Amino acid sequence: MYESILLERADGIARITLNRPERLNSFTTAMHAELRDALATVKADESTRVLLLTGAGRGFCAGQDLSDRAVAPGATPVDLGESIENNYRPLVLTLRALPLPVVCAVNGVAAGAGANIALACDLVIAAKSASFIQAFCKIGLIPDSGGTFLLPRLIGTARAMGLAMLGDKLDAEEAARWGLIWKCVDDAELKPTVDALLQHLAQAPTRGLAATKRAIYQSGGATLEAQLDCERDLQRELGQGADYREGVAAFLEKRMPHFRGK
Ligand code: T3D
Repeated sequence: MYESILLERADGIARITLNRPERLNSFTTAMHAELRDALATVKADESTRVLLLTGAGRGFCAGQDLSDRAVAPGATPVDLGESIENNYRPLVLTLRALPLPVVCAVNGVAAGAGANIALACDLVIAAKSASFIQAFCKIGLIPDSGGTFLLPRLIGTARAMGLAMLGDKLDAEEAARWGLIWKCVDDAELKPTVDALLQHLAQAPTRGLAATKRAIYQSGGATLEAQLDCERDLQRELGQGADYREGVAAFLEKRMPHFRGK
């Protein structure tokens, strides 16, 4: 159905694979359009309880496809603001707003917008051979796709500034040590680790996880009072839900809960 991505859905798990391996899965306008469509499909499917984003081949994503950009002398430059407004901005906001956990399996190099789109996901697991490169400074740009927001919040200003101004490759193990990502695993362990995580999340209390994600992401700009209000309101809502009833009943009856994501 799609040419530059793959979408698979089964057993509550949606998997999106960026699929232009010969160009390290870099983004074209067509790939953005397909990804938008796939994310809308995932969002509309109430049976989907977790989303995986990953890349085909040896890379995760090398950001914008630079061969798409007119830079020859005399050529009219592409309006990068328009590209961000129409493509990267909505992509990051959609990933953040999806009411289910989004796992990113970083299978190889993640550069430019590719790195920051990975970091915009809720749980980021990388293979040991993967790396993160804020490549923007090498072509005279700033970190986009949320880079200037996410990096200082995840790893502090000093490290964010170093990565953004030097564009050095940060290997996955160091990224995990810095707290940029959740976990780094041996290459051979990436698939089994991610599969187990997806199975677990597909049976988790999805509404509660969606509310957790909302509360944590909104905390960045909130006061303690506002955050306590947010927690109270979300807890009130979740306390009316079937999954809360099931979780407490299962605990009291000393059995495994069967969550339906409601
Ligand atoms: O423009 C806008 O809309 C504004 C928004 C911008 C967002 C951005 O993402 S800007 C940043 C764009 N990305 C980059 O600057 C990264 C460019 N790529 C690289 O620096 C390197 O490819 C990597 C460090 C990621 C990986 O290096 P390496 O040595 O492992 O692989 P390679 O040989 O460079 O790449 C393999 C092939 O993929 C190669 O093609 P070839 O020579 O085999 O035919 C290479 O040209 C191609 N490729 C890699 N990245 C891109 C790309 N082709 C087009 N665009 C790319 N971004």
